[in-house]
Order: sequence, then C-alpha cells, then structure tokens
Amino acid sequence: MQGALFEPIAQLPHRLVYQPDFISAAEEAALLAGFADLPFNQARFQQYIARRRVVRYGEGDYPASYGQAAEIANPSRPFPELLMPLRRRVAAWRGIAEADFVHALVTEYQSGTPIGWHSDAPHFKVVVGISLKGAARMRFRPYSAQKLAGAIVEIELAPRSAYVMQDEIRWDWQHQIPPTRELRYSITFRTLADEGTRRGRRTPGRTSQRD
Ligand SMILES: O=C(O)CCC(=O)C(=O)O
Repeated sequence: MQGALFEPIAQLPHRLVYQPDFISAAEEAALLAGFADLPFNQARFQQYIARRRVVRYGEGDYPASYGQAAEIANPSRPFPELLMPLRRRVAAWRGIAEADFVHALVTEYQSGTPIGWHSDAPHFKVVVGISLKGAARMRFRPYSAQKLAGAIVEIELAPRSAYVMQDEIRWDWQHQIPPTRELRYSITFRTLADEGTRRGRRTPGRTSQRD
C-alpha cells in the first residue's frame, strides 16, 4: 500500500484528528473482500451480547471486568497479512513505529447498530480508526460534563476516512456511535499505554451497554 502521507485537513478540538480519503476505493474493496473470511463474532461484556460483531488481533487482553465470556467469544488472534499494509500506512501517518500498533479490532455494524458511550480500555493509548463501506456519526462528550448536551462534539465518519483519538479526547472524553444508517465496518489500531500513563489517568471504561 503506497501513498502520500497526509496532513490532517483540520485540527479538531481536544486533539481529535479526522482525515477523509485515507484509503482509496480500491484499497477499501480489497479489505472488504478479505473481511468475508474473517471469524466475526458478536462483542460481549459479561453476559451482555452486543449487536456489533468483532474480530480481535494482537496484544491487549480485555480488562477483567469484561468477564471470561468476552475472551472466549472473541479471542485475540495473530495479526493477519490483510491488515499489515494498512497498519504500516497508519504508523507512517502518525509518526509512530509500526510495531507499536500492537492491537487491531475489525468491527461490523449492520444497519441500525450502535456502540454506546464508553472510553477505551485503560491499557491502550493512541487509537486510530478507519471507516469502510458505510458512513456513521461519531459523538464525543467530556467526562466532566456528561449531562450537558451542548458539550457534545460530533463528526461524520465517511467511508475510507481515518480518525485519531489521543491525549485529551482519548483520556478525558467518552465516545459513542448512534445506530448506523447503513452497513459499516471499522478497523481500529491501538498502541499500549505505559504503566505511568495508565496510573495517572482515570479508568472508567464503559458506561452504557445499550449497543
Ligand atoms: O467503529 C468505530 O470506529 C469506533 C469503535 C469504538 O468505539 C471502539 O472500538 O471502542
């Protein structure tokens, strides 16, 4: 996967980054064709079974709070060849070593599937998400103002775009995707947080299971 390195077209608030056309239509088609062979399974949290289906790769166990059922339903697998060129592209874009993106999650949202308000598991640091096939809205709200509707920041995720959650938007904000209007896939790559970062930050996890 060759290609130019991108500058974000807009620096959004709170260190949120959004980049349209991060991958080409041909690259998207090749990834989607590869998804047909992936062992998707519904995401789990304790006994709760979400509507979205996921496949998990690399390091970064589920936090213990997710329960053993989550690990059994969605075991982590070695990184597949399919994702390697994209991981390389993401690493070059962010100026982070490729090997530091130790975790990847492929998620399928059938039309009408949401993901509820949550933050990423505390052992992850930088999160880069790539959208495929369908568009979605992604909403962010600060922990300090969860009840303040006016505090919500919203972006439209176009197919083939990429976003980055790091620093403030990753640690001090939660995110959510309301029910999708069409079939959408995402690939999220994650780096690990070091011990110091984890300890110094809140570890709130998921606050809603309505997904
Ligand atoms: O599908 C996406 O882009 C968001 C996924 C997400 O919020 C997550 O994996 O925590």
